[in-house]
Amino acid sequence: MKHRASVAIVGAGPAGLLLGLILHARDIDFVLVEHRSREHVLSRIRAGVLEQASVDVLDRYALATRLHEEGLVHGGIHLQVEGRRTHIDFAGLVGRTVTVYGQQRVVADLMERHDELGTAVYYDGSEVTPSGIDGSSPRVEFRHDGEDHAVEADFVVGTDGYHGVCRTLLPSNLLDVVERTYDAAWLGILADVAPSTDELIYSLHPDGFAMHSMRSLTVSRLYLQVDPAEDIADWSDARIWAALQERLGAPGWSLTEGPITEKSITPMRSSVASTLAHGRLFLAGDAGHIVPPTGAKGLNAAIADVAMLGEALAAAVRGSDGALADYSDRALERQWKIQSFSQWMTDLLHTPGTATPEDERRFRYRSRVGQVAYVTGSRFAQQALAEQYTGLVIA
Ligand code: RFL
Ligand code: PHB
Repeated sequence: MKHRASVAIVGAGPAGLLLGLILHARDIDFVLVEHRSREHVLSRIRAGVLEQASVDVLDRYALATRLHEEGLVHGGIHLQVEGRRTHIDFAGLVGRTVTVYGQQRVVADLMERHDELGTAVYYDGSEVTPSGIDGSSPRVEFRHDGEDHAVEADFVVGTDGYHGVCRTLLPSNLLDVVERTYDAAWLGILADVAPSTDELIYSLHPDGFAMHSMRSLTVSRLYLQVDPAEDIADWSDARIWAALQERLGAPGWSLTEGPITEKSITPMRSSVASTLAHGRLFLAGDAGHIVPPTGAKGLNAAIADVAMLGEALAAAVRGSDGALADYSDRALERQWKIQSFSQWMTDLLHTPGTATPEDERRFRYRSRVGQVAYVTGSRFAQQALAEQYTGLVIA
């Protein structure tokens, strides 16, 4: 089957799904192909925190009805060091909030809107092959339901995540990927129990970082720093709760345990591609950059990218390509601020890995305790944290 569309989008995570809806709102036609099943995409448990700017983008395209009904608006976070807990009041410090609303819910809302509109979204596509990005008529070929498909487009957008194919199409002499891997990973659980906290708790403890997040008023999401080589099979539910109790513990507060419904270990990495554009190809979201989860930025950065790219593509299809020419530089300038914040939050709150010599380990740990004490004691430092956590303006 042959398709003709202004834009071919590869990857139906939050970035690809939202981009399609932004283009639709601007009367730009697109075909979106995803290589996994719809159920698989819906079942991935990932981000939980939306910046104010991300909520604004979803509002702009009338995609936030359920988010406003079910999302939990948080005016701050609790920052804890060795059992001493301080509330960082974002609303009071910078007049902004964040919304706790799972990425799965965002994805479900976007999919539902695509269904209502009857857009061209193909799940379970195989052999997804973009080509011709250097010429004027790029294409994306794939197989679906035993049939060959070819999309001839003006532009191809790679929203196919960190392991996608689109980034690999950039010539190696033009693409420089700058990366950092961390000597820590996150063990994350979902538990069927009401959160023991009103707002998220980020805690630095001698045994490692721990965090208490949530998905709703009845479902808790919690994380523990572990060594990247750890095997999830070695973490029984009892061991996980004991570690969480120890690392999150604070005087006069208790953590309520409940049935764990999901657990997994995710390594942490920072990575940025030197360009998000080449010829007729554009990258957005995790396809172009990833951050460690500590600053809650990955999903938000993906939303910011496609908010900029969607408008730029719509203008380009109408013959005005200035914004599209600037897209990569604008998105990367914003991205490096996000990278810097995510790295700072990660280094601040994690203990050095076991490969670090013992003396250095102790010194680095104590200086992190000092840094958290500085942040919790300084209105200026708190404002900088609040401004970045609640999100930089998308401009
Ligand atoms: P995704 O979500 O990876 O979607 C990419 C899609 O492309 C598909 N794909 C292909 N399709 C066709 N052909 C191919 N060859 C393809 N290759 C891949 C994939 O199947 C997939 O459906 O990227 P996107 O859309 O850019 O979205 C990015 C976010 O998912 C990610 O940044 C966040 O989840 C990161 N993240 C967090 N971000 C936040 O903003 N706040 C948070 O609180 C937060 N917490 C997290 C996180 C990520 C985590 N993990 C598991 C990495 C917590 C965790 C634990
Ligand atoms: C989450 O709820 O999954 C979550 C929240 C905050 C983070 C990372 C993950 O920094």
